Amino acid sequence: MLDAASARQEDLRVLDHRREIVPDWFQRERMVGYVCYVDKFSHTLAGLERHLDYLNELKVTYLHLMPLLQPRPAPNDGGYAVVDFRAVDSRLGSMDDLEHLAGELRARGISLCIDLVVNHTAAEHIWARKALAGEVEYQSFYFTFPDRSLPDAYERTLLDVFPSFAPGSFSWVPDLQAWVWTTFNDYQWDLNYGNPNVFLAMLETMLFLANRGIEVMRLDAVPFIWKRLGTDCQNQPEAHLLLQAFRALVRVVAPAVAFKAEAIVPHHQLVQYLGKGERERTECDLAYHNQLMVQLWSGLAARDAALMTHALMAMPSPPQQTSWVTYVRCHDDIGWAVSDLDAAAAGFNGFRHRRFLNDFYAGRFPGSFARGALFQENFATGDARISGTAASLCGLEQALEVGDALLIDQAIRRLVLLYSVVFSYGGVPLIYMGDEVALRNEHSYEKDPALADDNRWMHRPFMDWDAAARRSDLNSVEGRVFSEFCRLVEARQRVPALQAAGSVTPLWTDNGRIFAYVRAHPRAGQFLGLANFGDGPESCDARILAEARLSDPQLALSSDGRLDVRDGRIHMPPLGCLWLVDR
Ligand code: OTU
Repeated sequence: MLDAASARQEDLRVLDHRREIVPDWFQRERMVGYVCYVDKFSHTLAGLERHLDYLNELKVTYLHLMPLLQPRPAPNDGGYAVVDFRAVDSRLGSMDDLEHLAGELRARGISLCIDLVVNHTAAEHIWARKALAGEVEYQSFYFTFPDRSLPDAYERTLLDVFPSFAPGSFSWVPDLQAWVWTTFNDYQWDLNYGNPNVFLAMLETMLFLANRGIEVMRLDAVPFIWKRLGTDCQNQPEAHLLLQAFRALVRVVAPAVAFKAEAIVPHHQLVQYLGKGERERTECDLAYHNQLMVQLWSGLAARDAALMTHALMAMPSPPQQTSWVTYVRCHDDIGWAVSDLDAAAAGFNGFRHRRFLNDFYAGRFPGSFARGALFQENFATGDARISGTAASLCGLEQALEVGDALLIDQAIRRLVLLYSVVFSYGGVPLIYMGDEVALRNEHSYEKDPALADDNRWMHRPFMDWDAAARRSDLNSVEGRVFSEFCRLVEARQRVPALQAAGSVTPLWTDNGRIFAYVRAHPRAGQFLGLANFGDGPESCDARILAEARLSDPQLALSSDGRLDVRDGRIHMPPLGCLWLVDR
């Protein structure tokens, strides 16, 4: 820590001070995130610097670059199997390139976020290679078992993350004559944080990256970092203690750095990653709002707002100094985290609704507009998840094939509707690369044997710069979508009530297709968002304005440019959205 602190560059120290003066920087309404793979967006890190104006057009303030540290050769789970935490994937550039890019971004007011896989390393990482060479010190960096007795005991309560291509949580490693704990793929070895040297090695990694100018670390797979027999080995109390310790120590050296937890877990467990346990602690600053994402897709398929209202009402709010990252799509599959209880409260059968969502988004439900595919169908449990780009899941692929202007219009409205909620719900909204120009599913991965069995690659397309070049042509699909995204960005940045420190509460409307949510901020005022999940025009009782404590409602955004109140009801166009604030 002392070494890292004394090596920290002057411009980063200035940033440290700025962040200490403005600790809520990542909660501000100006925050707009963008997520991309470097190779898919610009081939290299140096190439990315040539596209910074594109990011400026979207007023991006936060750039999450997908895994870019040196991975093992493919297959490497999209870069989540790292062989060297201190080197950049040589196909993308060097650590110097990364540092340079971070500086360029900082100068433009864009914070750089990268993935740090804390749960595991590649089987080819130097620590693993030393373990394989017989160094006992490094063997204790991992979990190794001479026979199946303990693995069998653990597996009685473990869940399978990738049941089709990596069943089980342990892999036999002949060179070690041992079973190694591999929660994900067999080439991803789980780290043993019971060994303090693992903690120190990871802390060193964090400080090293912080000093290269990384401002936000996306801590991958954090729920899994502590194991306990008889449990699912996720969300253990020790996992939180470890994160709290990492956060405290990194803060001493690099106060500017924020932590983002990647924990796709039920909400009472999720908020603990933001420090909301029995007592409030300082832990991660940001966490993914998976539930919002899932509920948006569920609502879109069912043309229903009741289930999401129920589910999101039950969601505890994050501690004041933390916030969500909100998103429509990410690089992973969509897992239907709809609880049986929430489903029942809204009149659905949980199991059947989840099956409906899989059928609907795989495009095999009668009348479905979606073009997705099932991911990790588990024949033992009947579970499955969904792959596909947002635009394809919203119906654009099908609409363009049919060539029907009305269907194209609907598909665009769906995409914008989902993003309108994500941009105003509270927290850092993320644009997943390509959604802003409605990129459809890509199939080239099917020809690559290292990727073919993982259909998450269908929604990890290459940036289509020809399509993006049409973004100012308002007659093109790209132009229509891109201009809507710009509208969302600009509207968001004008609404102080979207500062994430406030609270968000869904409200019941008298129309089961209209989702309403109110944001309240003690100084910045009230905000009411409405989203019509119906394919037709819908209305709701205008008394919701009073309920949202908007005495003099002003339009901040409206899909048809107006606030239409007639006969005591708010009228909304098909798949329309409305943002209202107090004067
Ligand atoms: C993450 O996801 C990444 O987002 C995936 O792309 C990786 O494959 C994986 O880690 C392994 O590194 O289970 O289905 O609660 O949900 O860590 C994806 C956290 C995953 C897990 C999450 C994991």
